[in-house]
Amino acid sequence: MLGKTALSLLAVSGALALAWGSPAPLQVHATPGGELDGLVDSDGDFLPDIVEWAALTSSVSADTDGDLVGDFVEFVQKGRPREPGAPLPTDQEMRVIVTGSEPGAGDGLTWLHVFVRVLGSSRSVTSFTTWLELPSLPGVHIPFDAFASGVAHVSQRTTSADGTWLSFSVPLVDAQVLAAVSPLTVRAASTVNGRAIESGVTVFDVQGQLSSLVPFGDGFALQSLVIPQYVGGTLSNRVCVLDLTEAGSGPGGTVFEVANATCEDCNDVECSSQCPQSVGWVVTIPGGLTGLGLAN
Ligand SMILES: [Ca+2]
Ligand SMILES: [Ca+2]
Repeated sequence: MLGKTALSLLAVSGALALAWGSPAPLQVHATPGGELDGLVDSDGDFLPDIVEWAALTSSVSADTDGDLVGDFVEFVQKGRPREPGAPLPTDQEMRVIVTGSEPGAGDGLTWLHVFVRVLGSSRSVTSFTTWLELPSLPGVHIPFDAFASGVAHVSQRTTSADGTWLSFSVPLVDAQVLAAVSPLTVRAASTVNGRAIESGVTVFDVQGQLSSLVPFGDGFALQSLVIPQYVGGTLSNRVCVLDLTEAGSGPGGTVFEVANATCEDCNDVECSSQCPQSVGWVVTIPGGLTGLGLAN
Protein backbone atom coordinates (compact mmCIF):
# COMPACT_ATOMS: atom_id res chain seq x y z
CA MET A 1 0.00 0.00 0.00
CA LEU A 2 2.75 2.41 0.84
CA GLY A 3 4.13 2.02 -2.65
CA LYS A 4 1.06 3.62 -4.20
CA THR A 5 1.78 7.08 -2.96
CA ALA A 6 2.35 9.27 -5.98
CA LEU A 7 -0.96 10.81 -6.97
CA SER A 8 -3.46 11.55 -4.28
CA LEU A 9 -1.70 14.43 -2.59
CA LEU A 10 -1.76 16.17 -5.94
CA ALA A 11 -5.46 15.52 -6.12
CA VAL A 12 -5.98 16.87 -2.65
CA SER A 13 -3.93 19.98 -3.11
CA GLY A 14 -5.34 20.46 -6.59
CA ALA A 15 -8.87 20.49 -5.30
CA LEU A 16 -8.08 23.10 -2.72
CA ALA A 17 -6.06 25.14 -5.17
CA LEU A 18 -9.05 25.24 -7.48
CA ALA A 19 -11.34 26.27 -4.70
CA TRP A 20 -8.93 28.96 -3.67
CA GLY A 21 -8.36 30.44 -7.08
CA SER A 22 -5.52 28.58 -8.82
CA PRO A 23 -6.03 26.58 -12.00
CA ALA A 24 -6.23 22.85 -11.43
CA PRO A 25 -7.59 19.95 -13.47
CA LEU A 26 -9.51 18.25 -10.69
CA GLN A 27 -13.29 18.19 -11.12
CA VAL A 28 -15.22 19.88 -8.36
CA HIS A 29 -18.78 21.10 -7.98
CA ALA A 30 -19.73 24.75 -7.47
CA THR A 31 -21.96 25.65 -4.58
CA PRO A 32 -23.10 29.20 -5.38
CA GLY A 33 -25.63 29.22 -2.55
CA GLY A 34 -23.04 28.45 0.07
CA GLU A 35 -24.46 24.98 0.57
CA LEU A 36 -22.33 21.94 1.07
CA ASP A 37 -21.70 19.96 -2.07
CA GLY A 38 -23.10 16.47 -2.10
CA LEU A 39 -23.14 15.66 1.60
CA VAL A 40 -26.21 15.89 3.81
CA ASP A 41 -26.17 18.91 6.14
CA SER A 42 -29.48 18.76 7.98
CA ASP A 43 -29.10 21.98 9.98
CA GLY A 44 -27.34 23.97 7.26
CA ASP A 45 -24.39 24.94 9.46
CA PHE A 46 -21.77 23.88 6.86
CA LEU A 47 -20.84 20.73 8.80
CA PRO A 48 -22.11 17.53 7.14
CA ASP A 49 -24.15 15.20 9.34
CA ILE A 50 -21.38 12.59 9.23
CA VAL A 51 -18.92 15.17 10.56
CA GLU A 52 -21.28 16.23 13.33
CA TRP A 53 -21.55 12.61 14.42
CA ALA A 54 -17.78 12.21 14.64
CA ALA A 55 -17.32 15.64 16.28
CA LEU A 56 -20.13 15.12 18.82
CA THR A 57 -22.06 18.19 17.66
CA SER A 58 -25.77 18.20 16.91
CA SER A 59 -26.77 17.61 13.31
CA VAL A 60 -30.11 19.33 13.88
CA SER A 61 -28.89 22.48 15.63
CA ALA A 62 -26.42 24.96 14.14
CA ASP A 63 -25.42 25.98 17.67
CA THR A 64 -25.29 22.81 19.76
CA ASP A 65 -24.61 24.51 23.11
CA GLY A 66 -26.71 27.61 22.42
CA ASP A 67 -23.94 30.09 23.25
CA LEU A 68 -24.53 32.08 20.04
CA VAL A 69 -21.27 30.86 18.51
CA GLY A 70 -22.12 28.53 15.64
CA ASP A 71 -20.94 24.94 15.48
CA PHE A 72 -18.77 25.53 12.42
CA VAL A 73 -16.79 28.32 14.08
CA GLU A 74 -16.34 26.36 17.31
CA PHE A 75 -15.35 23.27 15.36
CA VAL A 76 -12.63 24.92 13.26
CA GLN A 77 -11.33 26.73 16.34
CA LYS A 78 -10.93 23.37 18.13
CA GLY A 79 -13.26 24.70 20.77
CA ARG A 80 -15.89 22.96 22.85
CA PRO A 81 -19.11 23.18 20.81
CA ARG A 82 -20.98 21.16 23.44
CA GLU A 83 -20.12 23.57 26.26
CA PRO A 84 -21.24 27.23 26.30
CA GLY A 85 -18.36 29.67 26.41
CA ALA A 86 -17.14 33.07 25.34
CA PRO A 87 -16.12 33.43 21.69
CA LEU A 88 -12.49 32.65 20.93
CA PRO A 89 -10.31 35.24 19.18
CA THR A 90 -11.12 35.56 15.50
CA ASP A 91 -8.35 34.27 13.26
CA GLN A 92 -7.54 32.00 10.35
CA GLU A 93 -8.50 28.46 11.30
CA MET A 94 -8.31 24.92 9.97
CA ARG A 95 -9.43 21.53 11.17
CA VAL A 96 -9.29 18.07 9.67
CA ILE A 97 -11.43 15.11 10.62
CA VAL A 98 -12.01 11.59 9.33
CA THR A 99 -15.49 10.09 9.24
CA GLY A 100 -17.35 7.09 7.96
CA SER A 101 -19.66 7.22 4.97
CA GLU A 102 -23.20 8.56 5.07
CA PRO A 103 -25.81 6.19 6.49
CA GLY A 104 -27.32 4.17 3.70
CA ALA A 105 -24.42 4.74 1.33
CA GLY A 106 -23.53 1.08 1.70
CA ASP A 107 -19.99 1.58 0.45
CA GLY A 108 -18.15 1.26 3.77
CA LEU A 109 -15.82 4.09 2.80
CA THR A 110 -14.15 6.57 5.08
CA TRP A 111 -13.91 10.29 4.35
CA LEU A 112 -11.33 12.96 4.93
CA HIS A 113 -12.71 16.44 5.58
CA VAL A 114 -10.77 19.69 5.81
CA PHE A 115 -12.53 22.84 7.01
CA VAL A 116 -10.95 26.28 6.86
CA ARG A 117 -12.09 29.69 8.01
CA VAL A 118 -10.32 32.48 6.09
CA LEU A 119 -10.42 36.11 7.06
CA GLY A 120 -9.95 38.28 4.01
CA SER A 121 -9.67 36.92 0.49
CA SER A 122 -9.78 33.16 0.05
CA ARG A 123 -6.92 33.70 -2.42
CA SER A 124 -4.67 34.50 0.54
CA VAL A 125 -4.17 30.78 1.12
CA THR A 126 -0.59 30.49 -0.07
CA SER A 127 0.24 26.89 0.83
CA PHE A 128 -1.52 23.70 1.71
CA THR A 129 -0.26 20.18 2.36
CA THR A 130 -1.87 17.14 3.93
CA TRP A 131 -0.41 13.75 4.71
CA LEU A 132 -0.56 10.65 6.87
CA GLU A 133 1.81 9.59 9.61
CA LEU A 134 2.15 6.18 11.20
CA PRO A 135 3.78 5.64 14.60
CA SER A 136 5.60 2.70 13.07
CA LEU A 137 7.17 4.97 10.42
CA PRO A 138 8.29 8.00 12.41
CA GLY A 139 9.04 11.07 10.34
CA VAL A 140 7.63 9.61 7.15
CA HIS A 141 4.95 11.74 5.48
CA ILE A 142 2.70 9.52 3.42
CA PRO A 143 0.60 11.24 0.75
CA PHE A 144 -2.95 10.24 0.03
CA ASP A 145 -2.47 8.27 -3.18
CA ALA A 146 -3.19 4.91 -1.67
CA PHE A 147 -6.10 6.14 0.38
CA ALA A 148 -8.21 8.48 -1.78
CA SER A 149 -10.99 6.71 -3.67
CA GLY A 150 -13.16 9.31 -5.36
CA VAL A 151 -13.89 12.85 -6.47
CA ALA A 152 -13.42 15.67 -4.01
CA HIS A 153 -16.33 17.80 -2.85
CA VAL A 154 -15.39 21.44 -2.37
CA SER A 155 -17.70 24.12 -1.02
CA GLN A 156 -17.38 27.75 -0.06
CA ARG A 157 -19.58 30.06 1.98
CA THR A 158 -19.04 33.76 2.56
CA THR A 159 -20.37 35.10 5.84
CA SER A 160 -20.86 38.69 6.94
CA ALA A 161 -18.85 38.51 10.17
CA ASP A 162 -17.10 35.15 10.33
CA GLY A 163 -15.00 35.17 7.18
CA THR A 164 -15.06 32.76 4.27
CA TRP A 165 -15.66 29.10 5.05
CA LEU A 166 -14.11 26.42 2.90
CA SER A 167 -15.00 22.76 2.97
CA PHE A 168 -13.08 19.98 1.28
CA SER A 169 -14.22 16.36 1.53
CA VAL A 170 -12.82 13.36 -0.29
CA PRO A 171 -13.73 9.68 0.04
CA LEU A 172 -10.95 7.45 1.27
CA VAL A 173 -10.53 3.70 1.36
CA ASP A 174 -12.85 1.23 3.03
CA ALA A 175 -12.96 1.48 6.81
CA GLN A 176 -11.53 -2.00 7.12
CA VAL A 177 -8.53 -1.02 5.03
CA LEU A 178 -7.95 2.10 7.08
CA ALA A 179 -8.27 0.04 10.26
CA ALA A 180 -5.62 -2.32 8.99
CA VAL A 181 -3.03 0.48 8.93
CA SER A 182 -4.23 2.27 12.06
CA PRO A 183 -3.37 3.92 14.31
CA LEU A 184 -2.54 6.68 11.90
CA THR A 185 -2.60 10.44 12.05
CA VAL A 186 -3.99 12.61 9.28
CA ARG A 187 -2.38 16.01 9.31
CA ALA A 188 -2.69 19.20 7.31
CA ALA A 189 -0.69 22.41 7.28
CA SER A 190 -1.48 25.64 5.53
CA THR A 191 -0.46 29.26 5.37
CA VAL A 192 -3.31 31.76 5.32
CA ASN A 193 -2.62 35.47 5.25
CA GLY A 194 0.89 34.71 6.43
CA ARG A 195 -0.22 32.68 9.42
CA ALA A 196 0.85 29.04 9.62
CA ILE A 197 -2.03 26.85 10.75
CA GLU A 198 -2.21 23.10 11.23
CA SER A 199 -4.56 20.41 12.30
CA GLY A 200 -4.61 16.68 12.65
CA VAL A 201 -6.63 13.73 13.77
CA THR A 202 -5.45 10.33 14.96
CA VAL A 203 -7.56 7.36 13.95
CA PHE A 204 -7.60 4.19 16.03
CA ASP A 205 -9.10 0.76 15.60
CA VAL A 206 -10.81 0.18 18.94
CA GLN A 207 -12.15 -3.33 19.11
CA GLY A 208 -13.31 -3.26 15.53
CA GLN A 209 -14.52 0.34 15.46
CA LEU A 210 -12.58 3.15 13.84
CA SER A 211 -12.48 5.93 16.39
CA SER A 212 -10.83 9.27 17.04
CA LEU A 213 -10.28 11.61 19.95
CA VAL A 214 -12.64 14.59 20.18
CA PRO A 215 -12.08 17.55 22.55
CA PHE A 216 -14.60 17.10 25.36
CA GLY A 217 -14.70 18.80 28.75
CA ASP A 218 -11.22 18.88 30.21
CA GLY A 219 -10.13 15.93 28.15
CA PHE A 220 -11.11 13.96 25.12
CA ALA A 221 -13.93 11.70 24.14
CA LEU A 222 -13.37 8.60 22.13
CA GLN A 223 -15.97 8.62 19.37
CA SER A 224 -16.54 6.14 16.59
CA LEU A 225 -16.19 7.48 13.05
CA VAL A 226 -18.76 5.22 11.48
CA ILE A 227 -22.39 5.87 12.35
CA PRO A 228 -23.77 2.56 13.56
CA GLN A 229 -27.01 1.03 12.40
CA TYR A 230 -30.17 1.89 14.24
CA VAL A 231 -31.18 -1.02 16.43
CA GLY A 232 -34.75 -0.90 17.65
CA GLY A 233 -34.86 2.84 16.98
CA THR A 234 -32.01 3.52 19.40
CA LEU A 235 -28.47 4.38 18.58
CA SER A 236 -26.02 2.29 20.53
CA ASN A 237 -22.48 3.50 20.44
CA ARG A 238 -19.31 4.02 22.35
CA VAL A 239 -18.91 7.52 23.75
CA CYS A 240 -16.09 7.24 26.18
CA VAL A 241 -14.33 10.24 27.72
CA LEU A 242 -10.67 9.62 28.36
CA ASP A 243 -8.26 11.31 30.71
CA LEU A 244 -4.86 11.08 29.09
CA THR A 245 -1.60 11.22 31.00
CA GLU A 246 1.59 11.79 29.10
CA ALA A 247 3.76 8.75 29.65
CA GLY A 248 6.79 9.68 27.59
CA SER A 249 7.87 10.01 24.03
CA GLY A 250 9.29 7.65 21.48
CA PRO A 251 10.35 7.71 17.86
CA GLY A 252 6.71 7.42 16.79
CA GLY A 253 5.48 10.37 18.82
CA THR A 254 4.20 11.23 22.27
CA VAL A 255 2.93 8.31 24.31
CA PHE A 256 -0.19 8.77 26.42
CA GLU A 257 -1.78 6.40 28.89
CA VAL A 258 -5.49 6.43 29.63
CA ALA A 259 -5.65 7.24 33.36
CA ASN A 260 -9.43 7.30 33.60
CA ALA A 261 -12.35 6.51 31.35
CA THR A 262 -15.93 7.54 32.00
CA CYS A 263 -19.11 7.21 30.01
CA GLU A 264 -20.88 10.36 28.95
CA ASP A 265 -24.26 10.89 27.36
CA CYS A 266 -23.70 12.48 23.97
CA ASN A 267 -26.15 12.95 21.16
CA ASP A 268 -28.58 10.66 22.92
CA VAL A 269 -26.29 7.68 22.53
CA GLU A 270 -25.09 5.44 25.26
CA CYS A 271 -21.57 4.56 26.18
CA SER A 272 -20.39 1.05 25.70
CA SER A 273 -19.91 -1.02 28.82
CA GLN A 274 -16.43 -1.65 27.51
CA CYS A 275 -15.40 1.94 28.16
CA PRO A 276 -13.74 1.27 31.57
CA GLN A 277 -11.54 -1.27 29.86
CA SER A 278 -9.78 1.64 28.18
CA VAL A 279 -7.95 2.47 31.41
CA GLY A 280 -4.32 1.56 30.94
CA TRP A 281 -4.65 1.78 27.17
CA VAL A 282 -1.55 3.34 25.64
CA VAL A 283 -1.87 5.72 22.69
CA THR A 284 0.98 6.99 20.55
CA ILE A 285 0.22 10.25 18.76
CA PRO A 286 2.76 11.53 16.23
CA GLY A 287 3.52 15.12 17.14
CA GLY A 288 1.55 14.85 20.37
CA LEU A 289 -1.58 16.83 21.09
CA THR A 290 0.15 20.03 19.97
CA GLY A 291 0.90 18.40 16.64
CA LEU A 292 -2.80 17.71 16.26
CA GLY A 293 -3.55 21.36 16.83
CA LEU A 294 -5.88 20.37 19.67
CA ALA A 295 -3.80 21.71 22.55
CA ASN A 296 -4.06 25.49 22.73
CA1 LIG B 1 -24.67 20.40 9.90
CA1 LIG C 1 -22.06 27.24 20.14
